[in-house]
Amino acid sequence: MSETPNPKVAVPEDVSVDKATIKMLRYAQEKGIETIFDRAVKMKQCNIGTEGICCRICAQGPCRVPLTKGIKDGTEPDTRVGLCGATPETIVARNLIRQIAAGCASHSDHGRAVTETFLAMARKEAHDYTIKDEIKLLEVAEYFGVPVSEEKDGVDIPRDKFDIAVDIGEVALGQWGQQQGELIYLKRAPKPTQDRWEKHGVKPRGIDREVVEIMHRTHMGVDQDYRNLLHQGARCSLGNGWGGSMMATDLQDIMFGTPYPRTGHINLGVLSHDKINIIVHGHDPLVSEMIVAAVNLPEMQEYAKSKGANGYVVSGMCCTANEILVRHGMPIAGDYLQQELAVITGAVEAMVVDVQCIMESLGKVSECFHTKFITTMPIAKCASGLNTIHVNFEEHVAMEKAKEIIRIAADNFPNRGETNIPSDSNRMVVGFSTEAIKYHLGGTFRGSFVPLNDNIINGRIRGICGVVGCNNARTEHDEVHLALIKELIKNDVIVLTTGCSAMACGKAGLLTPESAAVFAGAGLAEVCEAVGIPPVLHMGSCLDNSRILTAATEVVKAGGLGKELADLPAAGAAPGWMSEKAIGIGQYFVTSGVYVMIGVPLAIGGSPTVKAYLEHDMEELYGGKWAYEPDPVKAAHKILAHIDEKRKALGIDKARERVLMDMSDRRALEVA
Ligand code: MSK
Repeated sequence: MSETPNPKVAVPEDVSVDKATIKMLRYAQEKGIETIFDRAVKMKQCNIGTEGICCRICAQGPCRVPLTKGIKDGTEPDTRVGLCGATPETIVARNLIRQIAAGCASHSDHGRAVTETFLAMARKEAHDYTIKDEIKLLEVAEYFGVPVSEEKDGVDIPRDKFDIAVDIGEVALGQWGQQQGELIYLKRAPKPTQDRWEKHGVKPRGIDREVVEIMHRTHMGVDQDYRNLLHQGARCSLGNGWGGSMMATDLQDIMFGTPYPRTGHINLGVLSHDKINIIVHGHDPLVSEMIVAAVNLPEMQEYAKSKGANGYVVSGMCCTANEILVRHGMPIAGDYLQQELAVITGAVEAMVVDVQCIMESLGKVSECFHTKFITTMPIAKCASGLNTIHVNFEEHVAMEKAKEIIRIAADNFPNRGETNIPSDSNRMVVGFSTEAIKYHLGGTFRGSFVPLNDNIINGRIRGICGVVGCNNARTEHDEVHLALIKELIKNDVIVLTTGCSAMACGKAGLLTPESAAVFAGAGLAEVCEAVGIPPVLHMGSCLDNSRILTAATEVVKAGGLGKELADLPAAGAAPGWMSEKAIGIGQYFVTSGVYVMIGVPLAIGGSPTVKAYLEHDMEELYGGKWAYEPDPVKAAHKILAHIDEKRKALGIDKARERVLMDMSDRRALEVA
């Protein structure tokens, strides 16, 4: 705690548990540079907005229909309506599904860009990209019904991989504009889960169509039934989770490689004193993959030397960081809340951004240093900042564009002034794709989820929880993730993580196999030790949450834990979410049958009816539901209670009574 708190700036030790963040925040304040942490202290949230009860969809408003204490406790009737008569239910539901539409559009539009580049690569119009994972290409071909062989002269011969890729790309791209029918990837879900979707009419037709329909239905004077509105929110979210996001993950894996376990490092200490620091930030790996490839070219290395630098460090920020980490082991400089702090080290020659989670303040903060703030996407430019440059990234000249960006960074190296790089960085093991988990558990020749299921059934592992999502400046940086996750693994719940949550774990040392002995309960630690995995598995970026869906489906398929996702002793959590993408993700998990715990409330408090629908009624329909608990330890215990309920329903609750293990138990552990 600082001795004389200044109400206009954040107290570093109060807003983060990460040492590098605390040091850099203090340094920023000494230099008089304002960050998001300070703005969160200065600017209070709007009560009306956080309740979701401000309607501004027509020019007769904005209409505000606050929930009074009297309405809440039932002492006065709820007569609230907007000018047009819109009820709080309609207003709240409309606002929420517009957020879902925005979140789904973001991930899915990223998926579209990946698919377009994939198709250009397959047609040999984007020569700098290629097919790196041919096994996955064949798997995906099967999902899409694309033949992988053809008959010639009565003999079945394999088709050319690029021809297969063209067919995959064309079918995949068609999923965005499809008007009727249902998305192909829905069939990857367990059949009973699909049956629920069929029964409730929420199978998405085309990805774009569901987003557009939300915008239409929430226009003034259209859909006025909150249940019908939320129904469309569910449908749209599935179009993202089992559509745009899942296809993007698959096609990225084919082009850039499917992640397998590797080591990496994280935190601001990965920045170099004597090398050119390039940070790639955002979500879309199309640019960063090329930069990673280009910096190793001899001509680029020579260029660095000519500027007096000892080479380059390409590190990542936000989920672009996760993408290059899980595929190349490139270091992560920091998470969403650390982006300004990275620039404030004074050691960053170029902050190269693509799409999503890029704070507009970066332009201004960069002006305080020599850092070039380089935007690369035509849909994501930044107007502010003298150091802001736009380099339009084009897939057919991708390598040339990457070199252009690297040269800008190198040219800027001699301009570097005073630096302050904190020494903090941590080692971690990352890259647990669904394929990697399968092979890690079952062995190279018999990849299988059966050993995981066996250990869940015998009680060594109590359940599974996907802990994902952002860091939110209104919650304590990293701490909400860490407190929740530590409580879960202590209670033998294996954690799957992505996004900024994964980064919090990396910084705190939870992503190493050795951490199991320190933080995990006896059963989980035993399994981790036998298999050589951390108790928290890093699965990738926030887009890659679709990997959690496919992993959960593999668990169902492996048998013994029910027939659909809703039967599993599993849950999801986003303790520090902040983006609309997170709402879209949460909604596709709930609609897929998962209990989703959040630590920051949805903007639904203004309608107890809508809140009840999301937190109770949805379970009847889809098997999953939303839950909110701001205290991370209490949230962990609610998740444990949910997992125990599912174990009981499966008849495996008694297995937990056997906790102490003797040698014969250890021998029986079917993981090797
Ligand atoms: S980057 S969406 S702050 S996870 Fe994917 Fe982190 Fe959330 Fe952005």
